[in-house]
Amino acid sequence: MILRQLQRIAGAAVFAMVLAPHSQAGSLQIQLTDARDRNAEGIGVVVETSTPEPLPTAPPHAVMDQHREQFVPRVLIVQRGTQVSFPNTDRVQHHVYSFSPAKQFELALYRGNEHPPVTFDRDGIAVLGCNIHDHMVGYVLVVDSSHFGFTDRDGRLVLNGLPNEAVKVTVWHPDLGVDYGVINRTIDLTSGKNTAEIRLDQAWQSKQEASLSWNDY
Ligand SMILES: [Cu+2]
Repeated sequence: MILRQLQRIAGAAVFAMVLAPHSQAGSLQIQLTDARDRNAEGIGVVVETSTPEPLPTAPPHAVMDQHREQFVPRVLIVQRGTQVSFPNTDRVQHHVYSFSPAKQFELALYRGNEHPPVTFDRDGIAVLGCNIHDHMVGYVLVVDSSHFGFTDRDGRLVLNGLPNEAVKVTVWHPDLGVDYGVINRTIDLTSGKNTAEIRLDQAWQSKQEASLSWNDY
């Protein structure tokens, strides 16, 4: 009985392997270090593919909070078409705006969740500010990709569900002081390689942690 079950499972496994298309989803591990060979944490990584992105059934949603007179997170990466909410959890009112070509909008003086989300429908970087607090600066990077994230403490990011092809890896953070697209690599996932080691030519200290200290609120 058990043997027959095992045979069935083994048969199913072989069947699944045969059925797997050539463009089977792959994964990529990005390892980021800085000029001093330290792991670079909190840096945005975007992987672009030539396979068209499947249209999401519903618009993706993201949140950029305002907390202790800071945007949290300070840097957000979203897929084009994403609706971003900007709740204000401070007691003071904020007046959020962007004059960037990627998205121009204004959320007049508010607290809480007064305003509906903003749809980011164009690629590029929207730099956000607050009319009341000049020190508040946030960034929304809008990309034509659903494959992105930020490097962890070990300077690492793993992205799954990638098509089996040559993909373009772009690394960006406003504190790097370079335009989006300047630091990039092409990685051919068909070669069996699924790691990308990228070394920055500058020293890096993650400033993002400071703005993410929710605990001591
Ligand atoms: Cu403000």
